[in-house]
Amino acid sequence: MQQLLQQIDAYKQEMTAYAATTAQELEDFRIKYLGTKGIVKAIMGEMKNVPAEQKKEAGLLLNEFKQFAEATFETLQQAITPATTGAAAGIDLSLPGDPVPMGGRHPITLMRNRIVSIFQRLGFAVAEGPEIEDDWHNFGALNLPAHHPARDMQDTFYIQQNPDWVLRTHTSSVQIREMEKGKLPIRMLMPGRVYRNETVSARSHCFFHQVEGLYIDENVSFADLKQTLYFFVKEMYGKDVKVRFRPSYFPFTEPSAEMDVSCFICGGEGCNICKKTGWVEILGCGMVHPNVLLNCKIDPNKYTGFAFGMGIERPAMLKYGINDIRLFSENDLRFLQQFSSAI
Ligand code: 2NL
Repeated sequence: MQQLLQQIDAYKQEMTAYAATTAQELEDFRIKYLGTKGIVKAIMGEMKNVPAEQKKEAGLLLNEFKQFAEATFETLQQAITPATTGAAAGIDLSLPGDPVPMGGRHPITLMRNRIVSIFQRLGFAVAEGPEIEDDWHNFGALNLPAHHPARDMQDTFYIQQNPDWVLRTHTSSVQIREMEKGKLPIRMLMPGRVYRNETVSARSHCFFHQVEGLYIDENVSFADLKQTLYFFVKEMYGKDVKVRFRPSYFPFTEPSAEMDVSCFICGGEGCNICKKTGWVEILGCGMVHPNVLLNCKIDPNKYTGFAFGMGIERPAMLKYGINDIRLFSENDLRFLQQFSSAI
């Protein structure tokens, strides 16, 4: 027993003096003291030689020795394992984080949201629909007769497998779908992408975006149309812009008009944007043609309505000073990043 005590003390001193600076030296320590053929195991084996009356005392002693060896191993391990987090690893936790690169909205989305939010304040809801349409929803229901030039292959993309299908040429098709549901009154806005078979250039593209609006109820008049669009223009272009309506023609409205605003670039003096006229055309509009209401099973003697449509690209180009419509669809980050903080 006395001998065992001396042995234990000697090993403890040896362990305390042990210096491990590499992983290998640490492993050597583990094998020597804590391994299956190590010293701790060997000393534990001495238990069987201890006289019965001293077994309890020796048991405590040997356990304490084992814990000492394990604790020494852990201390050595911590000393050589490099700290990977926090101040010990040389990281200043008080520094602000790395900036996360933020995406931004596309300029077309920004302009669409501006337009939509003005009409939403007047109670217009937003509806969307398919970009591949059948002939009825894109043309027939809109009072476009069978031989109307707008149906020409030159202007419309037809789907090869089925000539009854087209890429929609306006979002009016969504309005037809809303009217067909038969729930009145309707006060809705239809923003979306539309397609025309046109040569792509800096000024025009074979696809672009528009917002159309539709308001159908009893006793809706042209005065309601004018007041609604006046409100829109003042909110969009400011209180000082002047507005004028010119008679026009669309097959789906009667009467029809185009609306100009006084040029917000030159203030009406005359510039390149307004082609020296002092006016910029921003939308087409009119009272929904009775044939269109009938096509959607709405009684034109009970209900009337107005509709309007405007492009998004041109106002976005004017607002942001963009001189080529193709930039909108090229996904060039040098272009898109310029709008990341715009609203
Ligand atoms: C333009 C002109 C317009 C409409 C769109 C419409 C829709 C239905 C019935 C009647 Cl369902 N009209 N939409 C009416 C007048 C003009 O758009 O220049 N758009 C870019």
